[in-house]
Amino acid sequence: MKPTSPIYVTRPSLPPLQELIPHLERIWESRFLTNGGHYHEQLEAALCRYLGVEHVALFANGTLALMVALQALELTGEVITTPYSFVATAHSVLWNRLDPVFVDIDPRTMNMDPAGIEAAITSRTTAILPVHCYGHACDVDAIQSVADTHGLKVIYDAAHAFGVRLRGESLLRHGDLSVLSFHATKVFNTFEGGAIVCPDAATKARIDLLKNFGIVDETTVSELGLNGKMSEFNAALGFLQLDHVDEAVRQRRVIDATYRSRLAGVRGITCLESVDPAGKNCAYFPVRVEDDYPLDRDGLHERLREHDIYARRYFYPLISSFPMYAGLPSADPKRLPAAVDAAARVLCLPIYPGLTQEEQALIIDLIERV
Ligand code: T4K
Repeated sequence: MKPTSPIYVTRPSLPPLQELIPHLERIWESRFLTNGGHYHEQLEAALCRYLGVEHVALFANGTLALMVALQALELTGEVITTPYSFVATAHSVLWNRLDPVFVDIDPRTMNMDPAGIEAAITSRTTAILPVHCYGHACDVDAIQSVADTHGLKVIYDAAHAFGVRLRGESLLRHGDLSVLSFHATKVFNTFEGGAIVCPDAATKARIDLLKNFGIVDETTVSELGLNGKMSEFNAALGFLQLDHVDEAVRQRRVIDATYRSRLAGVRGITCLESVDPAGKNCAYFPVRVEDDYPLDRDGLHERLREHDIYARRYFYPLISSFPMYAGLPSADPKRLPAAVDAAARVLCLPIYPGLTQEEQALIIDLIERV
């Protein structure tokens, strides 16, 4: 049986349109459309309160935020990162003319293995760029300990980790900087958008300078900045979305729990779980397709597609296999066995507010019936 309309891996959350209109009227009246207006300020302050952090710098998207985060820390040489992520993670390293060095992941968490990080450090290493993959927290204590021992910066790619808590505290407080994405496909979206969570006002001021061309005043440009600013429209949208994000996560949790209870009995399907389930945001629902399942991962992916269900193979292919990275010694698949295995086995099932019980039952039935 097919669903009445295609089921995608995610669908964006949207505030009621009528709630947006008064804010649009305000923007139209003020004619301040960008360059740090009313909504930009409001959203930065509201995000600090919601996330439980001190300083947030908004961006036009997560990729620009990553690029500026690396630039702001004045890194040189090599940055250790993961091959098991969205390509923007490693691209931000190359855009800064730094050398990415890939290390393998921990097969239990899909996050970078701290022991692998330590082994990859050379005299040229200046930073570590881990990803809280699927919003599941990295081993932040072990990573910080490696960084402290070797004098390295830590920039977390927290694109999936909006609102995630670890041991009751915001996950975004770890590392030197954390970078969020507010893309349409994320738990919290501003259509396109992103942010850097900064530890202090001085760092935020420098990041604000870099995201605005490096302009100090009408006649002074002090840095090679870029245009990473979020517009008033996106900021107003985000301001509204914040009122709905708790409900969105609540709905995601219900879907997550249903998958877990029903798939627990399916031989060959393993659900991945966060290290701290109480603080998770259920941004994704990744499963591993094991050898004792009747189909391999690509077979299951295809079977669901035949029924108009568009699960996604996040993250296949590995970043390290793309042409701009494949020649690096650290990109050799033999050095990345857990990442190669995960890229061949993991499938992200649909999860988003508005996915109906019937739709989810259809997905689970198909997985069971194979
Ligand atoms: N770091 C990490 C770890 C990331 O995952 C990402 C982005 C970044 C950095 C960079 O942040 P941004 O610069 O993007 O802010 C998507 C997203 O485009 C990307 O933001 C995201 N990660 C990545 C994991 O997924 P695609 O190529 O899978 O997107 P797409 O267009 O195929 O969308 C997936 C499904 O979502 C569609 O099948 C239908 C649905 N959809 C999508 C859009 C855009 C909608 O229903 N409505 C929509 O507007 O990359």
